[in-house]
Amino acid sequence: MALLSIVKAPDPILKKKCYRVDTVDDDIRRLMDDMLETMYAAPGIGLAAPQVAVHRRVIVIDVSPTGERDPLCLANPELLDVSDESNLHEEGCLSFPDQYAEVVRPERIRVRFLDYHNEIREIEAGGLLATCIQHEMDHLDGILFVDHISMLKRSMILRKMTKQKKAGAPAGA
Ligand code: GNR
Ligand code: NI
Repeated sequence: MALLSIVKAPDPILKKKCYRVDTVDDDIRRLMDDMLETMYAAPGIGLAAPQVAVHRRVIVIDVSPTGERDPLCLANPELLDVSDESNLHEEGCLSFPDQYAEVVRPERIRVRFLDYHNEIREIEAGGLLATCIQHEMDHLDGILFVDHISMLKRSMILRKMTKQKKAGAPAGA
């Protein structure tokens, strides 16, 4: 397994759309393993492939309590259903260190995806898991959590990120 470096905003890498995976083969499984290791090290509760500069529709998630491990790997995730009920959750993003904002999203979702073993699976999720899956799926289409907040808050966060870059934060820091 390998630790990958995480792309920080603003970077055009994060705005590109990702390509579907044909099969979850050994190469994709290696990517999933490396993404999980990178996510746990960060630490974070989710990671999308474009955050490690890979433009494939692959995400990894683990919302279990710290110290426990219950990883979920998803390729080609598709939203089958969303609840009418929505949920406000404070979100962060490993590509936006130290920046947080409240985002409204559907409270419950149903998702279909290919798992680590290339099996088609469907799950229903609510709460933090639903928030995280939606945040990660957005990344696959170049959408970031700041795209869901007011223009004022977005410009404040982007200004801070540009300052961090100018201050010469090394890549992967
Ligand atoms: O680690 C993360 N925490 C988080 C908290 C609330 C909502 C979404 C997230 S995802 C984020 C990791 C990340 O940037 N994934 O893309
Ligand atoms: Ni993110």
